[in-house]
Amino acid sequence: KMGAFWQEEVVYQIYPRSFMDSNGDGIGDLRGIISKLDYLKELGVGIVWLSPVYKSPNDDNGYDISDYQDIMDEFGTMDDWEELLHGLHERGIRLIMDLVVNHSSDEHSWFQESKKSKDNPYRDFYIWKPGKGDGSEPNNWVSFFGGSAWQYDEVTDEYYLHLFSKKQPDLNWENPRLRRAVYDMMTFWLEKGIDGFRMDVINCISKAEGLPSAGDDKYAWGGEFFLCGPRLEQYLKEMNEEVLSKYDVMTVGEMPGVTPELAARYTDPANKELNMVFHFETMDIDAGEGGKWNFTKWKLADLKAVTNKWQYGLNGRGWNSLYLNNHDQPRMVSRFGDDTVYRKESAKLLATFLHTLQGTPYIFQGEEIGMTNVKFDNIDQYRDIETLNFFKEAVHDGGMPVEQAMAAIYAKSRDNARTPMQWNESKHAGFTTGEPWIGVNPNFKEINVEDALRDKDSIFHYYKKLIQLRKQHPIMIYGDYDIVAEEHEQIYAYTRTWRNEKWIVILNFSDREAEFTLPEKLEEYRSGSQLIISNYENVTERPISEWNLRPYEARVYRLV
Ligand code: TEU
Ligand code: CA
Repeated sequence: KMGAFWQEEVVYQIYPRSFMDSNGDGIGDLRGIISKLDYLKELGVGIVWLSPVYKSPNDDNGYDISDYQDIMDEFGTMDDWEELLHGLHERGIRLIMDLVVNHSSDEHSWFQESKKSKDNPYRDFYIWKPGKGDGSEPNNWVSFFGGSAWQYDEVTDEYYLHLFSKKQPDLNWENPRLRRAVYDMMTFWLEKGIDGFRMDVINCISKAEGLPSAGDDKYAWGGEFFLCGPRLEQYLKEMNEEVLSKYDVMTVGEMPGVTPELAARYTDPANKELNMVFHFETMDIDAGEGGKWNFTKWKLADLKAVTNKWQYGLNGRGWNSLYLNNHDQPRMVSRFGDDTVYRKESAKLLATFLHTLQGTPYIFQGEEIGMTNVKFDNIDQYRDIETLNFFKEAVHDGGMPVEQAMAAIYAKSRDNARTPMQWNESKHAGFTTGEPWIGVNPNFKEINVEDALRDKDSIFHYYKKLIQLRKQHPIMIYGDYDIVAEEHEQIYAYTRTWRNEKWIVILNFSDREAEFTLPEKLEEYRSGSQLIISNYENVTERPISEWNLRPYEARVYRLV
């Protein structure tokens, strides 16, 4: 063991509502997860990130918490949760929980108290402001989910801030009593034996002094005033000092808008803040003007540029988290690969990319069997508040043609990631014996776990092999990244160097053949090579000089 467990293990994210339903109510639950622990063991993952399972009215599917220390009714009981933790630990798999403390649900008792009166002891657990004289909100910020970030409450004639839905009021981190309450809650879960936290939009918790408007428009994006704010590091250091430093745990902070320079500070072990962050710069390479719904085709040059920034930017300073999808993003094989002709090859190529960069790879449930985006016929089949708000704002308020809105939803809706896990080809893909809370992707008969386990050439077995390689080769974890042939239009190639070992990763990100010649700076290696892994059969061990790579062909060689 060279480093920390969170550097050496692969993380698997479970979105419990869509993973496995055990009681036929059409909603995934904890006992459903318990029934699939041997599947996770078979895959070889070492850590599970469990999206929120706390009590919630599910306005944002659990990211709106009404009791941080009890289990959501639909998901089961605290005993079920204890059994899940035990089941994971006895299989040598760690569990990290989702910490959602930028905001709570408006149904949390803290908020129910806070809204009662201006002098209620819990008033300052949240961010309340009077409107401006002319009846408009305290400032012009819009929420991540559209519309104003302020909601008027007539009882006390003030507005409260909600960067997300109006049922997700922002917690006031300026208040030391609120911070203490959060630390006590974290300790409650750590004392139960969890192995760390994924921290939801943790870089939003410090807002700029005075909450200033962004420009003069009636509504505008105010990110500059709440992303990576003035007291963020103070709060992270305090949280580390008060709670995290007392346990052998991992932390990964979700940080929209974070840059490599800031991430290097937040993840520098000497700063005692976080271990890792999730950035969004790779997720932004196909966003047009005005954000994700105006999508454009992503360019390989941009993928290389962003990956260079983060690989070089954190090397030797912090630690990267590596992902291409999660419960908020479309499915990676549809977005960055090809979910038609070359689905298997491109899914394996993307997996090779993520697992051969420097950092910790995160697998989102279903990615390991190449699950794809979904195309429901109409908006009534969608569930995600962000998607529904977009449709209403764009079509009903903005007059956008339905087809155009649906095309944007097909490309970018978070529900692409939230259709039920496809276990087998029985009804509802074996996810539930009831009516699923959201439709199953109709392609489940071709794409499911049962087939994947049986097919030795499946995406699943390729992931399993990548994870095994990681356990055998420290270079995959610790090797320095260095891009080669950066100008190549189809191929993304880079080396990993560790002590006296050097690997080269060659990825044809196109659906056409591509030629690759080893660049000058590696000419000393032209004579030999040892194939480590590839996503096509019959790959010869020809000496390294030039190859033709087939569509979406991925190869990893040890250079000798
Ligand atoms: O996501 C924060 C976030 O930035 C996402 O909302 C993202 O910007 C957007 O979804 C892109 O489509 C976290 C959780 O992961 C997300 O599920 C929650 O909705 C959100 O915070 C509020 O808790
Ligand atoms: Ca259920």
